[in-house]
Amino acid sequence: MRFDIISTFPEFFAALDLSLVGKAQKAGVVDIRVHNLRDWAEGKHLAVDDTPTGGGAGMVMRPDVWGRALDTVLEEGAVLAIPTPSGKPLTQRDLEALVQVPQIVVACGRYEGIDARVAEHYGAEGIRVFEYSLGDYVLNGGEVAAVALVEGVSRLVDGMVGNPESLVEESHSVEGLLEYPVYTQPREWRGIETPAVLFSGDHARIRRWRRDRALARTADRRPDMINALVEGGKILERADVEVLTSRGVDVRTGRWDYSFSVAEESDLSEVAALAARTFPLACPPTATETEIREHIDTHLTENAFRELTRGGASITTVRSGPELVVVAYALCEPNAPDDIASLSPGACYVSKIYTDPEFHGSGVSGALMEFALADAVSRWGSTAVLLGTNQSNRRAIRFYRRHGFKKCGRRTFEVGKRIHRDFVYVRDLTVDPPR
Ligand code: 5OB
Repeated sequence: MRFDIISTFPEFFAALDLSLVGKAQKAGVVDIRVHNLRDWAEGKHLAVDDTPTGGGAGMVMRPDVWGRALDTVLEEGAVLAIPTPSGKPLTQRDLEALVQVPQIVVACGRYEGIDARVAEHYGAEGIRVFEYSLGDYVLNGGEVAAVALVEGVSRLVDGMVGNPESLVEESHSVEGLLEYPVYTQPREWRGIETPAVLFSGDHARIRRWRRDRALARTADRRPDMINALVEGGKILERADVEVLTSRGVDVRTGRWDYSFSVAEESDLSEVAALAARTFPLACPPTATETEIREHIDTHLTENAFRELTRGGASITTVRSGPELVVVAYALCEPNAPDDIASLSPGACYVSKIYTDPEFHGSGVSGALMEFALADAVSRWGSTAVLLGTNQSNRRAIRFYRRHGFKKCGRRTFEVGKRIHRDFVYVRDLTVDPPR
């Protein structure tokens, strides 16, 4: 691979004699030649720039000087790369295309840029012209952007990177996600522990954990990349959906549409409204309308929820949509009821987790579960959590198992004359979540 860099500051490129690119130059893997634009300047002052035609601030680089320089340097098959803040943002895909060409000539402008006829002329001559930017901020000239391009392309040249595997796993490769966070020794540094899962030796869990961290980072920092994933149908796994949901993303639309919070008194009327809406749908078909109404009017009122929170319970909610409607809630208590508490002494208790049916399968329930349990751990220092679920509710059972719950007992309770049979599930909260 041959690079020719033309600049009024050729000394700037001493940086390319260092590190891996320097090594690659010495090994003959890349051939980097730096030229001083002033060598092609003419006249008493060797001027390379002049005032902008039509007025305006700053100086513009003259096309005649650039023409003489480029005519000398450009070879068959070359790409003419011109760094400019008005160019196309440079991507890894661009670098992958550029490494295929025999010569890249980088024309570094200073001042306000290069006369537009230079790009137009060489384009019309059949030379591929690539005007690129490093991002939406301003630099004084193209030199930094030239170094970025040369280094980014060089490391893709065959025989460059010692370990070819490191080329596949990095940011901006095919996955479309940012990299997961990385750790090394020491295991604890300034009171911060390396996440325990990384010492588990369980490679499937480590992979899942890393994918979760990569998704969460991408959701927090790069909405554009999340949208590309959604449009490309690249979010396939249920666990992906839950992580993105927990960061507020509605994966069905790619929009930021969810917010998680601990309910305050002022939220409780909406929580009660959701509870009243969802309760009838969760009732067995044998339940009568009067029974259902009576249950709602006594247990699912704003007052009932207020009593529960005053008694130490914590309610967490998910809001969604332009009206920020409560679409899911979880009710956790610091202690489990007497009949099951002995199954895991000291465990807290998830007494309800309800999601508007419109949001079933959206990842909202799973994300809310993790949010509610994290709240319980920080609020009560809980080391385990118990819950009961109807023995015939297969959907709920699958959901709890996915979230790291293990069956630890049974219980029965009566509603009216009917006996309900529950399985009791427990989850250890001292280890990382299962995913
Ligand atoms: N700012 N990318 C962002 C750039 C830039 C400025 C440049 C060239 C590329 O030259 C002034």
